[in-house]
Amino acid sequence: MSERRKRVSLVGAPTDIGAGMRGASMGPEALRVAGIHAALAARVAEVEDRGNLGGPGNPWQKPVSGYRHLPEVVSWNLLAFEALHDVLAAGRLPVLLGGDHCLGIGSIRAAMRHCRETGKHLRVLWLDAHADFNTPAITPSGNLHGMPLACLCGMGPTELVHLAGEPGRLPIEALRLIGVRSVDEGERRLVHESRLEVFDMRFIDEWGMRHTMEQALSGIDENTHLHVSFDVDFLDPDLAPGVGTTVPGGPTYREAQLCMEMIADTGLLGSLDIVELNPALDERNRSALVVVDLVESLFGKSTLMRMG
Ligand SMILES: [Mn+2]
Repeated sequence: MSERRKRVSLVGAPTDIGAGMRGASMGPEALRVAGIHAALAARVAEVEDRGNLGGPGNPWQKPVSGYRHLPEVVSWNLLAFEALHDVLAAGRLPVLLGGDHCLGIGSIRAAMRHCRETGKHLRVLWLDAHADFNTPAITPSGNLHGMPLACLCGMGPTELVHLAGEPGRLPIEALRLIGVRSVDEGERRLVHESRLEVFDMRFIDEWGMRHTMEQALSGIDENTHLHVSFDVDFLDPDLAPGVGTTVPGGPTYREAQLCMEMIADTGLLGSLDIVELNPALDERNRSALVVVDLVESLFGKSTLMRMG
C-alpha cells in the first residue's frame, strides 16, 4: 500500500520496566513534543494518537530467578499486545512509542497474530546496537530489554514466550538484525547457534548500507508484513545521545536515512516500534528530533531529487 493511503495510530507505552536505567518512560511524550504526529500526518492519509497505555510503575528491584520485574514486564507487554493488535485489526498501522525494548515482545506478538489472521508473511527488521538475544541463564543484568528476541524465538519464561497464550514462536528466518555492535559473551554463542541473520557494523562498513538493506529485504513480496523495531541506540551516539546504552560506531545520519528510505521504497511497512529513547539523557530533545526526521524517511520522505 502506498504511504499516502496508510492510516496510522500512535500508541504510547511510557515505561522503563525492562531497562537498566530509568528514563525511557518519558519517551512517548518526547516524541510527541518533537512533532511525530504532524510529521506523519504530512506523509500518510490520517494519523490518530491513541494516548498512553497505563501499566504498573517501576519498582526498581534486583533480579528474581534471572529476571528483573518479570510480572510488570508481562503486564506492559499484554497491554501493548492488545492495543497494537486492535490497531492492526482495524486496518491501521501501529506506531508504538516506547518505552524500553522489552515491549517488542508484545508488539511483534501482535504483528504475528495479525499475520496469522490475514495470511501474511512476517519479516522483522530489528535495528539495534545490541542483539537483544539474552536468556536468564546468560544475561549479565537480568534486564528484560536485553531478552525480547530470545523470548520471541521461544527462549525465556513461558508467560513471555507465549504472551497472552499465543501459540508458536517467531521463526528465526523471519528476523534480520541490523546495526549490531555490542553482544554479550554467552549471547554471541547463542546468536551463532541459532543462525540468526545479523548485519553487524562490520558488515555495514564493508558492504555499505545499500547492499545491507538489499540483503535484509531480499525475499519479501506483496504479501509481506514488514515490522520495524527501531531501537534508538541503533544510531551513532554522536547523532542520538539520548539512550541508556550508547555504543559508539553506529550508522551515520545518511546511512540511517538510506536504511529508512529503502524500507519505505518497499511500500510494505506494516508496524513500527520506536524504543529506548531516554529524554533524561538527551540534549534539548535532539535525539527525539532526529528520530522523527528518520521516521519521516521511513514513511517515504525522500531527500533525493525524485518525484513523489
Ligand atoms: Mn534493543
